[in-house]
Amino acid sequence: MITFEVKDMTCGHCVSTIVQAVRAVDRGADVRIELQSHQVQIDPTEADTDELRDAIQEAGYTPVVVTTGSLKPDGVMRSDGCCG
Ligand SMILES: [Cu+2]
Repeated sequence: MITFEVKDMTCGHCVSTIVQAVRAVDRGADVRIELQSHQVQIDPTEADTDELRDAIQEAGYTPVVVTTGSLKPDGVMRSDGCCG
């Protein structure tokens, strides 16, 4: 799971543009968007973080990598706390 923060993603149109951009580099990717917190969460199947970031950038947005965490069976899974 890779999480980007995309501050300039502001409406449903942005969401669909970004989803399409991600799918263009990774057709099987699972993309989840939280518009209110400007988060794009991607479960990639083939693209890496750089490719995904580039794809979103080329679509005209400004992604910032928040987490590139991979799940470890014995690890503690971190989740972003809410920060108002
Ligand atoms: Cu928009």
